[in-house]
Amino acid sequence: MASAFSATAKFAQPLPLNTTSSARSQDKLSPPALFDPFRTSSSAATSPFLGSTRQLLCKSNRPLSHRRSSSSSAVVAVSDVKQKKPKSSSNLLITKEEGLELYEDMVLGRSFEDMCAQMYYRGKMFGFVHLYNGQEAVSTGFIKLLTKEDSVVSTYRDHVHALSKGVPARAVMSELFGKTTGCCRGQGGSMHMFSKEHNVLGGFAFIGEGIPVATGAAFTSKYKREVLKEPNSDHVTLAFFGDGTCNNGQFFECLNMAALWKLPIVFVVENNLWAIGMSHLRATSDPQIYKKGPAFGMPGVHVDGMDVLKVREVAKEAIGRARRGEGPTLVECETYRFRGHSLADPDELRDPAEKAHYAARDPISQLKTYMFENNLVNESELKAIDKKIDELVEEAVEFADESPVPDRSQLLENVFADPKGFGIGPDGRYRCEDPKFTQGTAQV
Ligand SMILES: Cc1ncc(C[n+]2csc(CCOP(=O)(O)OP(=O)(O)O)c2C)c(N)n1
Ligand SMILES: [Mg+2]
Repeated sequence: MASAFSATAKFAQPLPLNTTSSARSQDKLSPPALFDPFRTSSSAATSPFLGSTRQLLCKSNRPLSHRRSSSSSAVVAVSDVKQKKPKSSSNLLITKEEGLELYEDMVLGRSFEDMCAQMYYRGKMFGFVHLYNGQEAVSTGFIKLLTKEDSVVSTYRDHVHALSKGVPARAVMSELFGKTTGCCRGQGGSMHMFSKEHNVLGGFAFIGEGIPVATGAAFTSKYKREVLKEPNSDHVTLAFFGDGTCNNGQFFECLNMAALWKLPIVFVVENNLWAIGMSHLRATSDPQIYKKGPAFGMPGVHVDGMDVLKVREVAKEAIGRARRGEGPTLVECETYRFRGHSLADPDELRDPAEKAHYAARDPISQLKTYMFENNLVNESELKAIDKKIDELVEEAVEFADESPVPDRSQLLENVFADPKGFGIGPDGRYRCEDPKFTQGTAQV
């Protein structure tokens, strides 16, 4: 599989992290990798990038050609992985079992979230709920390559990452319903999925907040291996975040630290072209986020995030690099959300033509086509998976619905180290229950 991929993508030698001759000679010993930041890639200029770029740049009078010529890309783009048809079954990008696993995981993400929309509009969930429809290839393409000990850090669009990492659907649904059987015992809700058991280190409502947490987790892994001499500590952390988040300081600070300390982390940008109603192209000085990797001394790769097989090939390389101790990678996945920013967003800002362009590239349909064309599966095998997932999601809803709400005593848990004097007044009652609480005159 690796050879089929590298043959089509014409990858160069690995990234020399500094320019000393010893570092370069060490690099020669390393296996071929995807990235060469000192090589200008012709495929980078011709591969599909940012589906709406031309149109939007025309509107803002900044021609695409101007953007491209202003920087000679030093990073290989890997969007052409499937251009050559495999000649024999041994050249396929996946085995049948792998294909079924990827399909099942994406269908789980999609069906689970379609159900979330229904439950939200029926008043079963509280607060904001941000869905991942359309972006499944990113979560599946990366997370299905991880071990249980590897860590994932997400954003407020976090349900699908938790599912891909193995958190049971019923625990995620229950969390969304605010029930005690949820993965955070109903205290986190939609934007704060967490599971110690599965090393899901959180969804984060504040954009960019998860990136330092992920960097810390990667540091832990390296510290355990190199300082505490735990040889099995080769765990990798994936940090998922959006295009809008890449304009925040934590992104740059963490790229710097991760490269400086060669941390086992992959920064996975889910570039869905929008940050709520702000077009990525209007909000950032250079929309090609992957180019920011080499500025910090790490490879940067752009990949078609609507194609799980392409994502998976890039993910293999980046996760492998991290696990081998070769340091971080920045991967920009060009993707698209099929729904509004959250379920409260009427989604009226985005151009219908742009939506149609990406809808036609639905990652689940693309994987199906690949598997049918290569005779990996038949229709009935996929239908059986669809049915299994439908039942699983139904069961998750029933479970969540029937589960109890948290007890009163849980209200201030994990809020104050000692709630007396803060959340609890001198009479032992919750201060928030004092009718004068919101007037600022409650007893303290
Ligand atoms: C620190 C911070 N500032 C502002 C916000 C408000 N906010 C919520 S979502 C969002 C856009 C994020 O866009 P992007 O990173 O592209 O993620 P996407 O929603 O597209 O997945 C913003 C600015 C926030 N949550 N946190
Ligand atoms: Mg975005």
